[in-house]
Amino acid sequence: MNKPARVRCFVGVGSNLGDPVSQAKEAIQALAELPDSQLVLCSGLYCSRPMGPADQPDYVNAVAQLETGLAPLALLDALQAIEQHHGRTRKSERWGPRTLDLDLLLYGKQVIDCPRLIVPHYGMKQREFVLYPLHEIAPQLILPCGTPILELLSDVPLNGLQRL
Ligand code: ROI
Repeated sequence: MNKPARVRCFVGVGSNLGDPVSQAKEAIQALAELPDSQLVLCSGLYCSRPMGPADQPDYVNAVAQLETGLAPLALLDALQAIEQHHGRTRKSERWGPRTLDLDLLLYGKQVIDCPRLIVPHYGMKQREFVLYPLHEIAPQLILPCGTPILELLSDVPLNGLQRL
């Protein structure tokens, strides 16, 4: 029997509460342990200025590449379970601080628009803390809309982003 095809996915990792470096590392370890999936690559950790309210700590961000046999919503469930395990509570404040955020950025070349999940992630093309780590691990990447990642970088300044 042929193995079902695996899909190349990218997941954004972000944290700015507690010990963000440890939380990001633990989250990456948890991604490596997802069922029916393989962690292929992970960017370095980056320190970024908060997008949203400025009165919150800087973030630690990274992007991981997975090969997965999980369907998009099953992967979303698994990512949310990791967030919960790391003490994430969903607060009412929009764009407030968070212990751990795992965003499904890309799921192969698929465009997904359902109530629980929008892929490509709606903000990824404007966010330096997504684009630069993503470019580090996938410099040749072309988004489902046909735009090469390299082209997006030239429109998005570093805004103080630093690789740790
Ligand atoms: N800002 C930064 N720098 N990094 C993030 O991961 C991040 N995540 C968020 C918001 C609140 C939009 N701001 C962020 O969800």
